[in-house]
Amino acid sequence: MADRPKVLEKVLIANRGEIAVRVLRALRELGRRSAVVYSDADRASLPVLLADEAHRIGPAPSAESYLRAEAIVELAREIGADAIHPGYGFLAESARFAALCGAAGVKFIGPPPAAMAAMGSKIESRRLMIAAGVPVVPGGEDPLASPAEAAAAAAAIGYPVMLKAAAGGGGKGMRLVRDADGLAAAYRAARSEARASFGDDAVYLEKLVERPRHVEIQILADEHGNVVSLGERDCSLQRRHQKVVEEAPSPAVDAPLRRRMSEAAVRAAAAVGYANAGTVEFLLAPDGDFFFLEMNTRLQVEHPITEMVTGIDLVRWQLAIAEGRPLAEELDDVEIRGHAFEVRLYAEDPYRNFAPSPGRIERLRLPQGPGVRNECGVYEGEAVTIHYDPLLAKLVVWGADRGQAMERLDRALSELRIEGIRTTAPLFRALLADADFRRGVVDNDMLDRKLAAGELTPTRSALQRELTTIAAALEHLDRHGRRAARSLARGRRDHWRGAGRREALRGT
Ligand code: MV4
Repeated sequence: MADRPKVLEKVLIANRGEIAVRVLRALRELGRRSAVVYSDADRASLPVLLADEAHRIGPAPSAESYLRAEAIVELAREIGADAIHPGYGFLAESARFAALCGAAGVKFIGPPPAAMAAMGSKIESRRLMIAAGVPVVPGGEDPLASPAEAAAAAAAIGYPVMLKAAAGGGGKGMRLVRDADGLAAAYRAARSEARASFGDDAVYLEKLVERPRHVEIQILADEHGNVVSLGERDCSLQRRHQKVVEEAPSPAVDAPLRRRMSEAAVRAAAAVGYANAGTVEFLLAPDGDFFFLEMNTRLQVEHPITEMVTGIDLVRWQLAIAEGRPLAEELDDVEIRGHAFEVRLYAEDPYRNFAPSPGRIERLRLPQGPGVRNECGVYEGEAVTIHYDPLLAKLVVWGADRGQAMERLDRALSELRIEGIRTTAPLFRALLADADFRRGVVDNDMLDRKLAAGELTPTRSALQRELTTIAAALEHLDRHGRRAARSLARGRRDHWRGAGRREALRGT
């Protein structure tokens, strides 16, 4: 642990897309030098254009580029980078990568490897949380060795139950079991999925929490044992374990609950000797009980909504913490001001089962105006490939309250134009027209349910706008055609003169 702050003059960003842009913006504001790695597919990407330096790390497949832990640490040493920021995804939650950085004398901008490892295993983290007095979902503390053992455990905690992968997270290897009849098959399926996803087929049981919300607490911890909570984000709106919309604060959390969840999150972080920015995920039951799910030991995709309602720059604090600086007093009892939403713009077609939509971004007009923040990783003219996560950009809005934030989100979406590829943008306008969403009544399978029922098709206003555009084009064509016909009939030259003017303009 540094007793004197060590200024990180040059930082290598081991990531791509919008998060690489986010991190290099913070570096530039602080007057630090930014370097990025890029794959062949990202030669002409936005982070490469914006960074002070860009270094090729390999061909397009991430296993041969963004996941090359040793090569990235070696590059950091070669170019004299003091630190590596991993962003999210790729190597961000690899304790091995963090340890490699440490061994090479390059500061890893994230938690100590031991904290990452402790939170990486669900069974181990559950045990640690129970010891630290953090509520966890009732269930087992050990891997289940056979279907018979699983059946006995399920009978003890009571159906319905959830089988989960011990090494897991993010819903992989997870199976809901309603009764004893379905248990053996679900047990085998969960084990083989866990083996395929994590190379570890240990599974354990939890009681099912019905109609839960996903509420997560953002924490900051320094290297001197201080931990603060920056309040919660509600990420209940998901599709197949992919978050789609996030908001802060949660419509389901009041000040006393926020305090209790914050205290639990701070205990969770302290229990593993956490440092840097982190997120503690909870399931919030309809009756107000909450349970620890897992801790994300990285900066998260949805971090900007916390920044919007707290006024705190999380990436700036990640750097300060990595430099050994203590948390400032201004971080104690941070006030939550107003309301923020984030919607994720994926290169996917929401009306074709979220099929990937690669291609050239022919036109890109990002919304502006009061309370609007774009976190965009691409530019107009860029080609979107299928090699990586399809997240192109995040649209973040702030309003004085939830109602104004929704109005601004709708207004901002009305300004947004992305042409050439399909994106999830139309889905959000449909959601904003949904009564349940507007009231903040959201639970874990609402999105899948409504999508399956065809309730979130493009809204009338979105269709109206498209119709207006088509009508204007037809009218233009019609008028042009009629005038041409008239001018020919009267022997006048208007039409041709018009054409000549257009020709002249084209020459400029
Ligand atoms: C659960 C659950 C219900 N009961 N565990 C685990 C991974 C995370 N991405 C969601 N997980 C869940 N774990 C128990 N014991 C329901 C979910 C869940 C969920 C929870 C809140 C909001 C959205 C969700 C979507 C899918 C699954």
